[in-house]
Amino acid sequence: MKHLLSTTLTLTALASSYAAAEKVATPIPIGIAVAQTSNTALLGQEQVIGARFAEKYINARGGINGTPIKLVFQDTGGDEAGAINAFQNLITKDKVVGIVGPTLSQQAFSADPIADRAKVPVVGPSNTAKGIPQIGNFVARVSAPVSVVAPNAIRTALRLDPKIKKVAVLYAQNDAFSTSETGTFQQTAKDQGLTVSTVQKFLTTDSDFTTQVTAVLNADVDLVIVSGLANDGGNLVKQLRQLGYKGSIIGGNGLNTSNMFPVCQQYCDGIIIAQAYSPAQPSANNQLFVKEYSAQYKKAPPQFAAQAFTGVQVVVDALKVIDRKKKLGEWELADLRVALNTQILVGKYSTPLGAISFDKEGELQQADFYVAQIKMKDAKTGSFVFLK
Ligand code: VAL
Repeated sequence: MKHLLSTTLTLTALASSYAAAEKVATPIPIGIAVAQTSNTALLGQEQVIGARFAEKYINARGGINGTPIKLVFQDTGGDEAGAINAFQNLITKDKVVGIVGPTLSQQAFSADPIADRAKVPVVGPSNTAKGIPQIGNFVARVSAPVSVVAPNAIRTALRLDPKIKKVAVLYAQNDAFSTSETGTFQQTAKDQGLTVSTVQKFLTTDSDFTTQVTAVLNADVDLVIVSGLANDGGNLVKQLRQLGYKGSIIGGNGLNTSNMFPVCQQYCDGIIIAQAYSPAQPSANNQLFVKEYSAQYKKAPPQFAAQAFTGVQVVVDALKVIDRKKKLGEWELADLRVALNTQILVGKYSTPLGAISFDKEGELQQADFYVAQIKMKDAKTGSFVFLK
């Protein structure tokens, strides 16, 4: 028995020393865990484009001091299980140095703790719920939280229509971000002297919103604020208009994609959405990014693509600093992951979002925010028009 026990111990020690001796692969593998399938892919698609564009853009400029990067994609789907699975694959199978992902805050609250325990840095590209950086030491984000982004939409709506008095607020109660964002919207509405006449709940899986729309119409409001995701949010807006609602509409961060246009079609017209990114942001880095992105995709970069690009850039910029002190090829993977996390948090970055950095907890420090309004040309084509 004693003999058996010591054999087991020896094997365990061997296994862990083997893991500890593992070097970093070249090209340098960076994990991208976003939604490539499910309704959440309406948002995730733009993130895939932004990340892929970052890989090309960065490698064309010499990668990490001459060493190329290689993005490893693992599809998270739209739920927690998918995100956990993607994170586990990236950490143990693909042996990435860090992860950009997942798409939803709802997924981050389940998957990020796994990376945190494995000491693998996570940069959230779009998680905007309150409490994301606080998940753990290895979690940061390049997506500004609802508390700083969402209020801009209400202030702009009031500037466009100063007569707004009564508000209906709707939110997806099964989604962590939507629940967080509606809190900010409701508080801001009250702070601005508005009356919140009704609060309606729905699910991100709903497609029939008759009950909620009826309640909104009965409340006779002049502003409707929706916190949900792209498919449910798009259907909700469409049904609001079809059943006769004529007032202003604010959509939250989950509706911030032109991939919603096929859902709400011409009824998307007029939706006001706060933006954490603008193609007009004047920094030289952003203007070069916009020029090359627009040349490739024939349209300006949307927020989710710009944030995903920024997530990859942050990881790469931090790796460049580390590589200058000790070549990445000489690092053991586990040590590099820890060093990368430390460097991410102390670095300063010139990105498409402007100059950014992080606080000690990994919360984003960003200066500029914007508001845009959807303008539909017809049932299929439309654009986000940035408001002054
Ligand atoms: N920002 C949202 C979230 O944190 C979505 C729209 C990606 O879940």
